[in-house]
Amino acid sequence: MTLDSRPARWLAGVATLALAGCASVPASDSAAARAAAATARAPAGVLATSSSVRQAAVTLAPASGSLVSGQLVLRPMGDGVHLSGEIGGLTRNSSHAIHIHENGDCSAADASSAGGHFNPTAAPHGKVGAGAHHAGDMDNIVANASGVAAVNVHAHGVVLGGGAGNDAIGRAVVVHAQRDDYRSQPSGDAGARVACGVIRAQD
Ligand SMILES: [Cu+2]
Ligand SMILES: [Zn+2]
Repeated sequence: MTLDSRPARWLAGVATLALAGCASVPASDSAAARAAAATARAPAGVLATSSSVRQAAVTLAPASGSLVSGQLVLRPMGDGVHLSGEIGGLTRNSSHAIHIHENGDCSAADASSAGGHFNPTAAPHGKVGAGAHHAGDMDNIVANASGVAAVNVHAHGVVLGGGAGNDAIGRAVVVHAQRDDYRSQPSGDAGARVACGVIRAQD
């Protein structure tokens, strides 16, 4: 091994570790590779202010015995990320909490594997745009008379890609049986987790 090859080999090792910590992101994904490279440069705990991935997506699958499912697209917007799409199978004419949760793991039947609300700044639970809140906190969605909600919500202070502490790629979106009261700790008293999906980079 030459002296010149050492830094490159070291960086590759760091990138592999970063990907291992983010098991849901395919290693072949170019966005994931960029995220790993950025992780190798960024000191731990540093939060990013801009996204390196232009679009991500979530496929929400039922949890806790529900029939809730949907498709969402995530795009960087303003001070965070905007989520849009449609979710069906919800309680009719009812508000439901939707959050970004810490772990991109929806494997548990009740989606408890997704962990708590995504909270890289150690803030209390709250309402986006109104004082302190988790990075994963978003406004409630409202189901119509057919149990379908058109989703148009914003997560403040998160980015897509780059591997910083506030990167939402590889985390989970969770929909709840009840509304978020934006106050109760640690998660808004929103009830069971009725759908869960992992945020995956698309571009
Ligand atoms: Cu939640
Ligand atoms: Zn929260």
